[in-house]
Amino acid sequence: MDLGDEGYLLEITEDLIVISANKATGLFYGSQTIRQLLPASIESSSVQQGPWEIATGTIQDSPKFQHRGVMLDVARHFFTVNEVKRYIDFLAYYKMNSLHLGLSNDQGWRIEIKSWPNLATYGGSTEVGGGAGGFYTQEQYTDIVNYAAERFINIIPEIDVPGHTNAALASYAELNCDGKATDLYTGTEVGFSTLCTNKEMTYKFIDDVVRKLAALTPGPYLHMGGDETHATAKEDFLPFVERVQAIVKSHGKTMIGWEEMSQSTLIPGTIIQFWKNAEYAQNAVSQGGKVIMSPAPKVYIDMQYDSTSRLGLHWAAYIEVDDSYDWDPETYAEGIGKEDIIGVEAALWSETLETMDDIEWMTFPRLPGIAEAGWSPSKLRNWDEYKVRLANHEAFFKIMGIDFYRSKTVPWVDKP
Ligand code: NGO
Repeated sequence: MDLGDEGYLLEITEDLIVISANKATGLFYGSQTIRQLLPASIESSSVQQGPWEIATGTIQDSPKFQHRGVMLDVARHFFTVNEVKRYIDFLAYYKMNSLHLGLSNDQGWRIEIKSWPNLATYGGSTEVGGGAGGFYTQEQYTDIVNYAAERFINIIPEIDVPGHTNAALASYAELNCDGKATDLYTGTEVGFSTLCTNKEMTYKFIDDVVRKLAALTPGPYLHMGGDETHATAKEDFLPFVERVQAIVKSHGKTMIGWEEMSQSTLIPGTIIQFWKNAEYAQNAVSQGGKVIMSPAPKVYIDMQYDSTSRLGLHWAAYIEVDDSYDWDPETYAEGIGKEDIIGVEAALWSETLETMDDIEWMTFPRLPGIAEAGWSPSKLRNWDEYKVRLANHEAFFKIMGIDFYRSKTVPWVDKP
């Protein structure tokens, strides 16, 4: 039986439950399925009345894609270690295996780098709307990494360069072409900032940051952004991407970049994250690169559900729960087939999100459907059947205290 590295076999009979797997990851996923099969009240933090009944049967299960994740933007608004851990718990329950943390952007720098201390202490001192911001010390970041690893989740840190860098440019004058530090920024515009790609200091800065992040991150990937570089001339951007790839490689990691990076020459192994423009993703594929699928009209879970949503943006689409479920990564973009795709990643940008409740309301109930897009074979996915299963997760959302959106497209069991 081919269970691969992440699959499991779950055999439930009247007197025994057996999980078999090749690796510990599979045993972990088998135990998540047991959690989902038992009544949601097992998740309660107080003593509950049994009996704990579970259906008998056999489940053989393994994921379609090796990469199943969410990008959480902790730069536009900062989220604490405990909030990130709670998010990791949600990902684990739905058998996702990566959390991509957006650690830097125009509005904030969120990770301590001891050789460039102002990045965090000054560059991290605010956020969208002018709040206090914050950053993770290296110890706190390690705490997040370890907490995730215990749940078989890999942290992918992102430092976005050369654009989306105002927080760094405000912290260090020497990163600017004119040698003058910018002001901190608390708005929500994009595409206005750039590192000075012609200065050697810029590459020393990137090398220092990458070396430290590589040392703190056990997983194979570092994400280096590369999106919306409207303030960087194209002739500067292309060689910049080549140098950044070489820096990441020299520290033993594989680089991931947003789709725009595929305009440059990719080194073998570099992974491109598709979000908007299929041509860029096709560029990556034609260079032999692999793609993470994050099409904004489907999995940008910072998008409003509909025009009445109290949170979220809508530049890509209104994304109702059925829209975010009902798509197939393998056929979504012409020229990008199953063999080109390493997985699916939702993106939760935080321009409009300030609290954990906000994060939960955007994430639920879309997350389980996106997890399925990454896990289940296309032919087994069907909204009419799925929406009934999703409705049954309401009990879990409630017992976990998750603030979720009661979409009209889902036949909820409990009426409010
Ligand atoms: C874009 C942009 C982000 C925004 C997001 C909002 C990418 C890759 N860059 O996606 O900076 O926050 O949209 O939806």
